Amino acid sequence: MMVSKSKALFAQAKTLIPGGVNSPVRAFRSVGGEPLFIDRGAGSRLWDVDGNEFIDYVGSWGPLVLGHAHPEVLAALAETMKKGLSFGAPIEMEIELARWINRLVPSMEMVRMVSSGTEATMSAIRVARGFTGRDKIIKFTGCYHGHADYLLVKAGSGATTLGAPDSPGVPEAFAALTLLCQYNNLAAVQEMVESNSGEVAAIIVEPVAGNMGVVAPGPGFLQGLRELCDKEGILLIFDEVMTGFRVSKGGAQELFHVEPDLTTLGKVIGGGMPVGAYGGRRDIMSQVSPAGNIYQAGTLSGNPMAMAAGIATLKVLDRPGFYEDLVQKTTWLKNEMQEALTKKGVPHSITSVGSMFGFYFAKEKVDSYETALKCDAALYGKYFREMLIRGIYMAPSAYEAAFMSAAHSEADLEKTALAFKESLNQIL
Ligand code: HOZ
Repeated sequence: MMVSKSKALFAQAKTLIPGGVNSPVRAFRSVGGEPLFIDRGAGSRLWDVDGNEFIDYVGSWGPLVLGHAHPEVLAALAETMKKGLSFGAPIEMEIELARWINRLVPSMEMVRMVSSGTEATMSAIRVARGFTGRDKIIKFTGCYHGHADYLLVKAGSGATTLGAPDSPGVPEAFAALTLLCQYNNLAAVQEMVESNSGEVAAIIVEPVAGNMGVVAPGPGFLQGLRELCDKEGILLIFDEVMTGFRVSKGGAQELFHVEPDLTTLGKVIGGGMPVGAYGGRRDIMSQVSPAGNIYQAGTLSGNPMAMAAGIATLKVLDRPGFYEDLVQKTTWLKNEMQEALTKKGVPHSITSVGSMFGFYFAKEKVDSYETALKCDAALYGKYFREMLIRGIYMAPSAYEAAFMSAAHSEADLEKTALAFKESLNQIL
């Protein structure tokens, strides 16, 4: 595969941008090689600046549930941009998008738009602290909720990929307010709550973890958190930045029938534009400024382009059969991968939930960060590179998810399954 243009651009980028990238995982550090510079995308495909073509399962790390450059999203953006790009004043589309969110995720009775997932989670936590008058929060090891100080503790995604789940620059005093529990270990959460009785404002969780690879919640885990929160006056926050409109139309809360007090969204909700949102119970969200005193603001919040792309995306995914098709394709590919791994006798742990999927080269079933860390990440790197030269673009990290889009065709899936088998043959 010829990558001379990407190589040259990366060399330039490294002189101006830390590590040559504006977000760490995309640097390919943990899988070897150098990042590809992307020229364009259409449907399920990506093309790099050297003209190499790929079937893309990163999908901009989740937002592109419709695939790249979906015509209806582009048309909405083209129409909107004619009227101006930002006003810092209310626009009608903010109400429209809030209405869509409320209809598809009914627990979000009130919604505040922000510009990224990180903003959404840090704002939701401030609201939880302001509402309860408590300071501590519980998060799960390996869950990633953006890069706010107190959330960057044993965090997944790039932090784990690059071997730094706790970042320098996070004051110990901030991190001390974040209590850590193991994902899928309800007993540990119970104990933690008991030993910090009356002090915990919120439990924040990725209802399907997607930043330590893909880890599904075990039976009763989310329900157990809900009950515990109700008993102790703790707010339950579902970070659905990744799972929202991804694992089902109403997110993980619809799929697992558990209603959180607050939800954070990002990714799909902006159809590829930078956006986030948080929302939930009316009595809680009514405390947000200027309705209440809990302050949070943003110049680009409710940005017209982001609202337009979000609304256009939700309109398409609301059509009959959309999720059935997406889930069927994801399950098919996951089964093909599982069969190939089993046939080859490779120890593995594989999961798909809705349109998210992932697998580990692991000897035991992965159900937490602690078990995820035991996987063979170096072997994943080899696998990643073999897939890439066969035209398949998977996440450049063993601790991220793969995403199916509506644009992936049967031929794409068959090509991917074949590349998967060939890649296993090469690396094992
Ligand atoms: N942290 C995101 C993945 N879970 C974004 C990675 C990137 O854009 O490089």
